[in-house]
Amino acid sequence: MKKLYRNATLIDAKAPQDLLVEEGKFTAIAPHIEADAAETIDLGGRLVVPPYVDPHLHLDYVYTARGEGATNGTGTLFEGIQRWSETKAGASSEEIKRRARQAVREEVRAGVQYIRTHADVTDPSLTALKALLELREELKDIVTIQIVSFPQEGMYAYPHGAELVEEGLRLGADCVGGIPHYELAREFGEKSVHKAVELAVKYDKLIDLHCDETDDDQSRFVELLTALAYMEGIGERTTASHTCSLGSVNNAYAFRMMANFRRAGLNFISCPTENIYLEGRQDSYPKRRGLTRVKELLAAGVNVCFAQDSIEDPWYPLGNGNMMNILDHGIHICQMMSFAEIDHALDLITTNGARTLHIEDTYGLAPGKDASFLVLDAPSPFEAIRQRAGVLRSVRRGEELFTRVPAQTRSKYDLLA
Ligand code: 17E
Ligand code: FE2
Repeated sequence: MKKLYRNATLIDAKAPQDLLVEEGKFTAIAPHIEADAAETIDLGGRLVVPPYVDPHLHLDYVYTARGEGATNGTGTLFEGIQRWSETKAGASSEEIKRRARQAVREEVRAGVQYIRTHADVTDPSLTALKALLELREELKDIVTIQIVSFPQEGMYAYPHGAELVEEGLRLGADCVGGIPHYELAREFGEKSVHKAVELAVKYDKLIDLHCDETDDDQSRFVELLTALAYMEGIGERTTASHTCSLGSVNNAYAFRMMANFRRAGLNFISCPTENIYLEGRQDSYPKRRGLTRVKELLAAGVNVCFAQDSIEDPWYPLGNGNMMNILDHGIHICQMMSFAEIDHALDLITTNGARTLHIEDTYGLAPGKDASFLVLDAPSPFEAIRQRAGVLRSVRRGEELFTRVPAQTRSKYDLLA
């Protein structure tokens, strides 16, 4: 079945383009394509981008914020972990899947087609991990899910935490997780980083650590993670999530580190809405923003992407999977609003996320890649960002996941209609 999508605006293309889709793949992208017997859809000059990637989400935590005892009064990361620890026991696989499905629905309807989720494995029964492994298979036609074997309560601060992480990998998780800044002493944090790299090499998995999610400028586990990943030659398969403390360290240290991140090819994920909310809580004024150095990392040639992180969990009361909302917050908080930065801001929720997830062999708008893309309700990248444009169409491997009619306004005033 051939399909021809006509008249698409692509970022950086001078003229409108046509996209030819056959057998779920792009077979041609050019200004004017003649194709016989192809179903033709006119996109009216609207912006076409690759699908949104949410590279960091906790699907096992979604919609738990209002549970008995789950409310986080201080709004800090550490109270979030404590509240979760006290209330997480007992959720059934069915309940976890029901909540996670609802969150996937929100994300996919907002244009996401790729999610990397953490699954808390500090639970001897590994119920959440097993539930998410089942969901990864159940939902694979509408979303690609990667799962991180993530020890929320520590590899060493929690009994047999490191063994549980390893068991998660054996059961089929895609990535090794960790949380060095939460271990009980710096030495144990370092030990957990060594362990994560060792497990990634042993099982041939990706790495994604919650790393330095704190305003403490002495929390510097990303330094060791980068060095070990570089020495193993797996920097591009390695991700540091959060790295909030980089927003608090001195410049001499930060610039030395950024050169090392670049050399190793490390990926960074920033969660703008969560970390502007969770960090800076022990500051009076001036009050820190709590985000990593997104603008400066990008300038140093380091890959950075944005993520949702939470949907109504003990860490963050809101969240709805709408990556355009995340992006809007991120470019404001990180002051990335030159016109050139705005024109390429969508990279932070598309291609940069795809690079982090290591899915670039099939991802992107180019012949030979999966015919997966979004049509946004905007004529240009600038207007998409300025208007926080919605998604009018989401296509996955040549199949329409959904189409949407833009809202219509009626008014007796011509100017308002
Ligand atoms: N767990 C964690 O350690 N940090 C977070 N931001 C969330 C969960 C949401
Ligand atoms: Fe997280």
